[in-house]
Amino acid sequence: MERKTLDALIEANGVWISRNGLLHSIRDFKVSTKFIHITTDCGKTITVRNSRRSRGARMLRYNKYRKACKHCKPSEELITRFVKKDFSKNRDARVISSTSAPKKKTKPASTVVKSVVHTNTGSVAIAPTTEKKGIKRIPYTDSQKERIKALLTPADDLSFIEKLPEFKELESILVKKRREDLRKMYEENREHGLAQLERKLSMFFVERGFMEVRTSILIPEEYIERMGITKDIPLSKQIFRVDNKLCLRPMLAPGLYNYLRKFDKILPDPVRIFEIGTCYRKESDGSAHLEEFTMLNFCQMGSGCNHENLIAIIDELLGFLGIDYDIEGDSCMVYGDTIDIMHGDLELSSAVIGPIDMDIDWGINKPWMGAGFGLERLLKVKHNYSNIKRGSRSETYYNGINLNLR
Ligand code: ATP
Ligand code: 9VF
Ligand code: MG
Repeated sequence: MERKTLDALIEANGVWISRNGLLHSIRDFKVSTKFIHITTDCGKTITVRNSRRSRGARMLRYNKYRKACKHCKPSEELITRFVKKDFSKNRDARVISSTSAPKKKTKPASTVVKSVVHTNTGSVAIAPTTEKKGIKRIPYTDSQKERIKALLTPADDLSFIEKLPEFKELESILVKKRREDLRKMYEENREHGLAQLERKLSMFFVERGFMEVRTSILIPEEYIERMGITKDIPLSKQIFRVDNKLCLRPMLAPGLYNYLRKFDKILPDPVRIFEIGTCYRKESDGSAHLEEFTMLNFCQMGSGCNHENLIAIIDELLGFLGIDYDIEGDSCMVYGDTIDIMHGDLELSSAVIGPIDMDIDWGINKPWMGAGFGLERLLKVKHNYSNIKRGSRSETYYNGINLNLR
């Protein structure tokens, strides 16, 4: 008999067992192409591959757990059903529902700049997963709420606290927790999340035959025009211009184009290169946009540049990072048609399959494919940060922790 898929096991059991053996009850779960997003009643969000053989599936097939989560408080009925594997009875009062994948963002065609800020997490909620419940019960002023929100991390959950303490008390509890978090980081790992992600991605691509390059951050303004970003194109207004007809790069493509041209006819077919580095764009503020962000752009030129191969790399990459995604068609003014890689409403990447007319201006005459990912967006999703700034270059946050800890 074929084993049940993980989503079927979750649906039938209504519970989840975390790595430390805690039995959680499930508030909600979503199933996408390959992944399941689980929200437990205690407010944890977990993303797992929808696999028959995963640890989670194994745990749900057996009937063992260490203890019940005291914040979820799973009902006796739920626990008995899990332990006895008796699915004939009706569900207990708490119906779990699998909701469909979040509505995808609809973007106007032919635009690279969006004035709308797309957020996928509760940036106004005290605890991202207990948004509505949490905010109503909070007796604080707006500035106090801001302070609490800044001090909270995604792992915190206030929903199980019956009555929230005085602002000063809660503030001091959270300050203490964050100081402890930082000391623990100093003791145990000491890596900056952004730098660590950069290293992981770099290894991932080098191991798969891509050569790493580093090009200049300060580039001739002429490159912007050669990328087709003329004055009438919105991205043109987002460029940080510097003296002497130079500017801060808003993308990695010009440098990569130049490398592809230089490597052509020297390196064997296909040529595969990538760069990870800082890019700059003037943005109207938002929880998904930074003015200084880190882009990964990998590309391949020559044979094998097709949709299937491009998606295969992206799928492997996001599987490696444990990030769920959807694919959406879009178009932009620089490249024409793009394949956008979305996590809910958040664009993680735009990918393109060439050739395109602009290639001639860069001395390229072969098929290519490539994709650009924002690292801070990957961190935002991975760590469930309410705001992209938490994982960015910053003196306000260190690995998602607010540093205003007087
Ligand atoms: P958006 O529509 O979200 O503004 P975009 O389509 O303008 O993004 P691209 O030019 O496709 O962005 O850049 C590739 C990737 O770089 C994006 O998918 C995103 O992950 C990241 N990125 C772009 N702009 C920013 C920014 N201002 N802050 C953080 N990441 C960004
Ligand atoms: C994909 C998005 C033109 C052969 C050197 C590589 C790509 C899209 C990247 C990025 C950008 N393009 N933010 O080009 O891989 O350039 O707008 Si190339
Ligand atoms: Mg894009």
